Amino acid sequence: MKLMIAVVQRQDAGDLIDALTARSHRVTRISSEGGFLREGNVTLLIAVEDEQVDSVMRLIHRHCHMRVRYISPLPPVAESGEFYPPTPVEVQVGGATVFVLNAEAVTRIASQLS
Ligand code: 2BA
Ligand code: 2BA
Repeated sequence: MKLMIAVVQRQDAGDLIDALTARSHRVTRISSEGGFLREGNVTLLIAVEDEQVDSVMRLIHRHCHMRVRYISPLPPVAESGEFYPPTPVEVQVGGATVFVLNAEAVTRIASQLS
């Protein structure tokens, strides 16, 4: 089995989860934050059989879109005293970052409350 860890943008997460569950994949959604932009994103855990990795990857491709963000870097310290407004820098985010790990075991503990 494989554990797929997909970091996706929040705007894409709902549709992707709908598509995954519609095809009987199981998924866990975790709210996360990117270290660079410090903005919320979503991390999905998807444990699947090896042969399902490609079809999950296709769904991620279909539902996760690249978006452009502009960030303003801190203004440089002006030696001459003149002020140069910082030029916004383009950052391309996503579609998605996907890690595929070998999963030694996926166990569902099913003892009942007594
Ligand atoms: P949920 O996705 O909210 O699923 C709750 C319960 O609904 C599941 O219990 C299962 O009985 C049923 N279920 C979920 N997805 C289904 C599907 N596609 N088709 C039919 N029934 C479905 P559990 O299997 O005990 O799972 C409890 C929670 O553990 C899940 O919450 C999910 O967050 C996580 N999980 C389970 N299997 C997973 C996997 N293969 N990958 C990632 N997360 C998993
Ligand atoms: P963030 O860390 O907020 O990064 C957002 C976007 O900023 C990245 O998009 C990338 O275009 C840019 N970026 C990130 N770190 C950078 C750096 N050190 N220098 C220059 N530009 C940088 P994506 O690559 O599509 O990543 C989207 C999100 O996926 C990331 O959000 C992060 O949460 C996660 N991610 C991406 N690669 C990762 C990795 N190797 N390990 C863990 N998480 C990762």
